[in-house]
Amino acid sequence: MIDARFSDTITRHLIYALGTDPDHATLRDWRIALSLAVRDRLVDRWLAASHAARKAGAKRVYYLSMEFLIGRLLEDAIVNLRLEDEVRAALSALGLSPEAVIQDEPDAALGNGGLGRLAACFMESLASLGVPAIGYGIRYEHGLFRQSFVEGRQVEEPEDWLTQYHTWEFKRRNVRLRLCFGGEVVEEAGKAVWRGAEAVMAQAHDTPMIGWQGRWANTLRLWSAEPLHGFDLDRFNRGDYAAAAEAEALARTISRVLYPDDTTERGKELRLKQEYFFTAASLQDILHRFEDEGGALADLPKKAAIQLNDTHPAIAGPELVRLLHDERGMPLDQAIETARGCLSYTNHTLMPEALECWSEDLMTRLLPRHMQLIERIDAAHAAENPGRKVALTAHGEVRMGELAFVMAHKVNGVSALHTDLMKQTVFAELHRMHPDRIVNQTNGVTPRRWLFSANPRLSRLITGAIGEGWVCDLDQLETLEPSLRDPAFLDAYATAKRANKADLAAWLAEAHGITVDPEALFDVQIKRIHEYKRQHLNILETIALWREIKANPNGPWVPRVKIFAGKAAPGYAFAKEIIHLINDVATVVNADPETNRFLKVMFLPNYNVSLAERLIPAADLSEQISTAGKEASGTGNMKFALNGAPTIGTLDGANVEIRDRVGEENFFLFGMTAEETEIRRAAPDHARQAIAADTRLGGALKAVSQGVFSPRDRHRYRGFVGNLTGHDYFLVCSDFTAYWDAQRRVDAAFADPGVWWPMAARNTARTGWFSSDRTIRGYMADIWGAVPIDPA
Ligand code: B1H
Repeated sequence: MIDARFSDTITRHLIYALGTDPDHATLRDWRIALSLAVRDRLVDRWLAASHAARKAGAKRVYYLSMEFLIGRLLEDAIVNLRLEDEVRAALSALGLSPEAVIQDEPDAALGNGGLGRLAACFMESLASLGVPAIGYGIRYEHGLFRQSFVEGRQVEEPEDWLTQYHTWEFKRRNVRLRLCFGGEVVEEAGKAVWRGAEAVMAQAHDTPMIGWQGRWANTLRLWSAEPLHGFDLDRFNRGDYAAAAEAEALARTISRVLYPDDTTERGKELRLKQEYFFTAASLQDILHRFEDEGGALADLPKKAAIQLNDTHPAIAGPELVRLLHDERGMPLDQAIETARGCLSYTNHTLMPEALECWSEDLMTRLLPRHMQLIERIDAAHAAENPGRKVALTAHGEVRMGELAFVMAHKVNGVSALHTDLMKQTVFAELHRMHPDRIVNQTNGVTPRRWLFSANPRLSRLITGAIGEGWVCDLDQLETLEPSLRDPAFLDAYATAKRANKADLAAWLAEAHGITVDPEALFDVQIKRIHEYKRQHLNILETIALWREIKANPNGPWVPRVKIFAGKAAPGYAFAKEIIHLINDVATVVNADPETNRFLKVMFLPNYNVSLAERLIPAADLSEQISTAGKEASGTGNMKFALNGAPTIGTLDGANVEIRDRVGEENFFLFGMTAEETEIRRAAPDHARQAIAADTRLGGALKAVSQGVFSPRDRHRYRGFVGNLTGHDYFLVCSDFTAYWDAQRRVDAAFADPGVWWPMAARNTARTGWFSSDRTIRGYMADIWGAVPIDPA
């Protein structure tokens, strides 16, 4: 039903909420007015859902995460409320372009990469499935930094999404919780009492998370840090202006900025403060809700499933024990048991540098009572498991993975391979003690955003073939199987992909001044820059290919566009060097008249969710080339496959499961297995041997080290090449030849439309299992014991 007056509603918001005259309104004004008009349509449903959950006394899922990488919200809300036609009609009545309005919204970039985006997909699926849930995190004033390039080098600038009116959030002035840091633990009447030295307030901000067709909505509650008391008027009056504002600045620092470190090293005091800040606020909030709804404390696990997204909120274990034992008088053993009944923990990486450890000194200084409780938890665990050696502390550090494991009733990995490796490596001893605790829940992605909304052409084709049921039941994509043998369907499939590529090519020309041939193979690697993800393997293959084309410019080359995007952690020098090299190679290769019909290279700046939504539907080939055993799961791999871009990849993370489902003939596999990498790494001189055995690799490395891509600074990549010819921990050299060969298999397949399009379409038809709805159902059944409720 089209409400002819939706445009009036938008105009009313423009005038009465923004105080702007339609004749003078900017695109931004209109976008905000539209957001408010759309918001009006979801608030009733949102309040009704929270009322229904309360009335039913439902078990709530609480998802604690340092990161929620949600991206734009307007389009999500329009799509899930099925307002597309209404909005389009209203905007065209107002003379506005829907695309321009939607793209005006800044991304909420409150995350680094996969871990944060997974949390966002989970929130969407929880709402679409009707599971009462609250996501808890931090309302960072500055999300992930904005990336640009200056002479090919990454430059970071602060991101400041909150300088604009954030239409989707509601500040809850009545939800302000007090938290402490530091101080000491004293004994009073035989009980430990923590007297904190420093206090801050956690202020709640709620954002509705609306599910498919608007049937259910949950809340994302983000905390900002505020001072206990406002401004110090006394000091101000005494003329001490800076000091008057000091307490405020200190408190606000806690929620100021997202740490941009992804899976790289951290360990900063402020980070621990952030972790405790949002975890403690969330647990207080959870207990308040529980106590409000009535019930014996021992029944908490029946009402609250608290998921820890990695170890970042792992302090939840001791904090919940403290709240139950110290503050509510539950005996310690029972408090530990009760906390464990609520808590579960997801591990997202086995990379040693990302396994959080906090120094006992820092912990004792910031959280003295928690340090004591960790020791008590450790002792209780040791007593229950005599003869087994697992310590929560070692070498003066608290090991957060072990702490999270011991305090959780379930621990999960994020792909089958990753879960197996968890059992064999970092948690081997704990797994022997608790053989039923580790479970697998392979990641997933929400089909609403990553297919239905991002790829309307393909969505229309699918819906035309099998109806619209797939959007909330992605397994239905399997019923496309007969269409895969229908030439008309395959034609339409290819047409949709070509149109997406033409759109991307037009945008690349307009936004970045780069022209590409839309008929070329679009080969895309988009993700954080990390050695284990091996963007440098990709660029070395690119260099080798360029050299080969130059040597034989009239060969039967299959035109390719190599597209890279991704940010490097600001302190990760090697990752930044990879970016620099790719940009340098792009400069030389794109300017080469001999080759540029066949090969273009580009590194798009400031990768974010919105850019991913633009690139993935237009990709032909998905690069998932991590060193086997290092990528816990990946979720980009799933989005590409769903959108009909076959994978070139290693047997790593969820690639393994994608290949199992699409079929080995529809996946370009290469490289060593996780087991083989361990053996290879032990071989002395493995890199040099690999280089000696492959002249293409040797030639590419030589070109880099001789300054072919850095003619004014010939030694720029000496260190880079030295790293690869030296220890090459991530085995770039040893996997190069296999990667090269796989790329040539890609060329051959792409050159034959009769091979390529069925392969692409099979990737779509066979990857419905990677819906985050499936993942969430798995968590509900195996971890949370939560069920959807009927909103009526
Ligand atoms: C993943 C992280 C991560 N694993 C520390 N670990 C961070 C660790 O800022 N930090 O401190 C931030 C992020 N992120 C990713 O999680 C994995 O690498 C992917 O393979 C996986 O798909 C994703 C979701 O499970």
